[in-house]
Formats: sequence, C-alpha cells, structure tokens
Amino acid sequence: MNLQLPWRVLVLARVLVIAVVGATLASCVSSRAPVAAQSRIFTDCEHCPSMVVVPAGEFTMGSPDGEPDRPETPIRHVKIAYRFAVGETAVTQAQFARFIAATQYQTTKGCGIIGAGGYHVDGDADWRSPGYGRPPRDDEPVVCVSWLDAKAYVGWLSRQTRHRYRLLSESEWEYVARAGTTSRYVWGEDPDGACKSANLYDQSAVKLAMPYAPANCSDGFEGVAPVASFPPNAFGVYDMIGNVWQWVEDCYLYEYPAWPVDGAPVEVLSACPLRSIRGGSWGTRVDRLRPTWRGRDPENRMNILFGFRIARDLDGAQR
Ligand SMILES: [Ca+2]
Repeated sequence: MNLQLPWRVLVLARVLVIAVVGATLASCVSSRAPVAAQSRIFTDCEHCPSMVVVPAGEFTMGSPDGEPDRPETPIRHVKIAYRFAVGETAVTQAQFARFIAATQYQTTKGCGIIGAGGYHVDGDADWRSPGYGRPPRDDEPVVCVSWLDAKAYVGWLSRQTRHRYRLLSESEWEYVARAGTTSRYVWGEDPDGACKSANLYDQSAVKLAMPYAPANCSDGFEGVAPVASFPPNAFGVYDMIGNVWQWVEDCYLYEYPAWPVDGAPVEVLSACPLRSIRGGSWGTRVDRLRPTWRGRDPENRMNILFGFRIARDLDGAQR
C-alpha cells in the first residue's frame, strides 16, 4: 500500500495550532509561574503524572536501516530550540482510571490482544480488561487505548491543570528516546544487549510463540512490566524503548517531509489515515526496538501493546 500522501495535503502551519490553542490557554499559562522552573521533575497536581524537564537540543533523526515498506528516511537534522516536559513513564492504569472516573469518558471495546493463534481482536477487551488473563496493575502502563483516547486524556489534563499537556511529536519522541545516543540501539550496537534496558520479546517470553525470533537474552518479563522497571535514560525518562508502544501526535507520512524539523508534529489538512506510534513493546522483536523505527496505525485502533506518554509545554510555549 502506498501510504505517501498527496502534497495538496499540506503540512499545517504551526501558526494554526497557536491560533487555536493559544486562544484558550494563553492567559492561563502566562499568568502562572512555571512549576518546572526550579525543578527537573515535577507534577502539577497530586495525581498528575510525574514530568521530566528535557533541555533544548538537536540531533540526527532517522536511519538507513528501515524495512522495505517502512522507511526511516530521509535522515535529517532536527533542532528543538525549546525545553519541554515529558512524562517520566507511560501513562499508568491508575492515572487513566482517574481520568475516566472524573469525566465518564467512554472508550470503545474491541482490542487487539495476543492469545492462542496469535493476534486477534477481542470484542470484550478494553483498557480495564486488556487480555492479560488477570486484572491490570495500577502501576502498569494503560493499554488498549487509541490515539483518540490519548488525545482526550491530555485535553482533560490541560483543563484540570491549566497547563498545555499534549502528546510528543515524533521528532521530540526520537530526541528523548535517544537522549544523546547515536548507536543503532539506545543501549549500543549489540541486539543481545537489549534486556538490561528494555522489556521486549525475549527468552522470558518464548511461550508467546510470536511469529518471529525472541531476543537472545532474558529481561525477566513474559508480558507487560510495571512502569520504571528498567533504568532511566540520560534524560531521566523511563521505558522510552520497550514495554508498550507510545502514540505520538504526528500524522504518519511514508517518508519524512522536508519540514518541519524544529520539533513540531506533522499534521495534514485532510483526515489522517495513520498516526505514528513509537518505541516497541514486550511483544516486539529487537530490530524494531531501534529508536528510529516507526510504527503507524489508525487513530482509533486499540491494542494490548499500545499505550501512550504525555508531554507538556514550558515557559509559556504553545506548540
Ligand atoms: Ca520481555
């Protein structure tokens, strides 16, 4: 399938985002002292996700190692000239449950799960019952949530805190995942080195009998792991790679467009058929845990391996 979108589907000018969002949030953000100004890690309310301040910076995005139908090119230089905050972990089951309780937001049922015979959609599965064969733990990342559900969550959190919460852009995600590394994997060049850094499809999980080879190491988790079960990266952020895939803001384009390269997300003026999702998961083979690998799925798709991570603007920025 050719996923390349016609160029009449123009990338939205960021000014549109500023116009829409700024109208509602500018006064709120500018009237409050930035919580993160003196702190590298902060929360905006008692039950809000813990946020890590990530510095401005630049990096090389992309790789020549993409699969035939999944390019990670053209490789380009991205300069993120602003600091921002990113969720220290993926959004947890308990954090998402609080959102549901406060809003009565309705997710839909029908989630892709892993069972006998591989993947199938379970019509009764949802974030409360994601097909683990047991209830999910409060400190596990919420899964069986769509991109639309993730957007609803950050909208609610923004209204609650009067700060602008959002999803990461795809380039911000890769910048945070790399955290200054330049190797093929964030842990180095050796795929067998994965298990000290990430929960993936490994020797602990051979019973899953996925249709590809497990990594040649043991991370100790057959399925999902509680958040922050593995060491943080150099930015102090946990689980950017592995455990659950993380929805990002961007509309997926088959190859990267020439613009934006300033940290802004790729948006299109028409309906977006696929959203980018990053990081790999406990059911993912190791070569897809490279920080440049790009997943893409419809924005209403739910999967036992799909969760999300949030971001927040700082310094009055409204991206
Ligand atoms: Ca594992």
